[in-house]
Order: sequence, then structure tokens, then C-alpha cells
Amino acid sequence: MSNLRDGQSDIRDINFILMKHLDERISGNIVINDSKADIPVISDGNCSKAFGADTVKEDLDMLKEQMKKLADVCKTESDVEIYKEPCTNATLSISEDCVGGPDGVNIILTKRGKQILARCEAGWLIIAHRYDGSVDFNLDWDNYQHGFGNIRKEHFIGFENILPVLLQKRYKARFDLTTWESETGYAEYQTFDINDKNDKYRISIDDYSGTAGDSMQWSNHMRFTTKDNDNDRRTGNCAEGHEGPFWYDSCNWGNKGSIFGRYAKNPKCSNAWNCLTWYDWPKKLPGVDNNSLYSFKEVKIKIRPIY
Ligand SMILES: [Ca+2]
Repeated sequence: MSNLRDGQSDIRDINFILMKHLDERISGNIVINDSKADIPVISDGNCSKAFGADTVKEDLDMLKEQMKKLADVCKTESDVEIYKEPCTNATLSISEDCVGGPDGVNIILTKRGKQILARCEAGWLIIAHRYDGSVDFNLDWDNYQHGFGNIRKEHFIGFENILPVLLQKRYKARFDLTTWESETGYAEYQTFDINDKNDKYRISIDDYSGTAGDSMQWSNHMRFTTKDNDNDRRTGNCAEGHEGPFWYDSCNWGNKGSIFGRYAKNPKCSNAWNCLTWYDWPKKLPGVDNNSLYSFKEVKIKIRPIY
């Protein structure tokens, strides 16, 4: 009986997803002509562009195939930590990003068929979250490529997971920061994109607005550097010297928002620029000589499409 209930629930979920995708395919000025028909006849507003049942069946077959692939997401053995825990109770809510989806971990199905897990929050898709130091962020290139941490807690989503999302539309990014004194600030960037691995995940980040200060301006157009993959503009490796990867230009002054540094577990960083740094905070941060020595308590990076 419980198997039957599970099956029924699966069918409902799949049906919902198929309908959602059909809705998207016929959106714009194309509408369902006869909602009572078993197989809907689809036409534009003037009924001049009717599609037959074959077209709809083709779409459904394609979508069923997608669903099969999707169901395999959680079954696939993965050595990437990010995918292990949530698969036991990931929300089966399919979307191209987090817009319109519920808060929590969702399966994202991109237009080109890439499936990823992402935590959603009020329509934003979270790329990275740090708040308690439970996850080491000073990791290798491979970790940043594929993601690490626990998606419900501290994690980085992985470049290879976020790039297919970014390819779909234009997205903006927002950095939410919290101090140990519980002050919050944000930096929002209307221009945000990341190039592929061949360009070492070079970032485009511009058109700042917000309250936290623009500490990413120094990283605009920079490539990503980890301790085992040096793509910065200095002779040495900035990630090695500063205990964390980033889109480094040079090491210090090109490192003003290096939020992947060491988690200090208190506001004081023992080495300038080495912790969870956000130098351009609009005032001097308390308890340190200058802002390069302050380590923030929390940072969250998230994206959502620009309409
Ligand atoms: Ca270098």
C-alpha cells in the first residue's frame, strides 16, 4: 500500500513537472485552446498555429526522458559531499533557477538538461554560504569546480553546477554580509557572469549598489585562483599566501572581498586579508586596526535573474 502511495505521489510530481514545462513551451502568445481535451490542442491566440497531438506527444516523450534522468540524480553515487545528504529528502520541485520555487533544497533543471541541487531562498539561488566555520574553504581547484560542503549548511555550489544556470538568462548577484556585532550589509551587482573553465572561471561583476561597500570591484575580470591552480597576476600564488581561493588580481589590494579565506570564528584575523574579508565596509570595523584584519561572521552569495 505504501509503495502504491509512493508511486501515486511520483506520478503526481511528474505530471506537475510535465505540465509546468508544457506551460513554459506554450507561454508567450501561444495558449491552450481547449483545456478539456485529453490531449490539449495548442494554438496561438488566433488559432492559426495549431499543433497536432504528435507534437505534444514528442514533447511529452522528451520530458519523460528528462524525468528519468532527473530521477537518477540522487541515485548516482557521488564523491561530491554536496550531493550526499540532501538526496534523502530533496524537494522535488523543478525549476530553471529559484524563481517561483519553494525555499529549501530544490532540483534545478536547466534549459539544456543539466540537473543540479541548489538551496533557494525567496527566489534567490545560493552559490555559497559561510557562517560557522564548519567547512574548510581553502580547498583545491577540483573542489571549486564541482562543489563542496553541505548544501543545507556551509557550502560552495561548484562552478560546473552554476555555469549552466548562468547560461540561461542574465543574472544579478548579491553578497549578504553579517558582522559579529550583528550588523548586516549587502552588495548587489547587476552585472554578473562567470566564464568557463578554459578561461579559469573569470568573473564579470559590476554595477554595484548596496550598503556593504563594493569590495568585488577589484576582482572584476579576474580569473579564479586556488592554492593548486595559480591564475592571478602576481608571481606567487595569492591563494597560498592568503589561505583561500579567490578571483585575485594581485594579492593584497586585489583581494578586498576575499570571502573564501580562513574562518576566524571571531572578528579578529591574525593576518591581514587572510580571513573572511570585506574591506570596503562603509565604516571602520570594530576591534581591529583596519578592515583588512576583520573577519566577518557570515557571508552568503546568491543570484537571481534580471527581468
Ligand atoms: Ca600568480
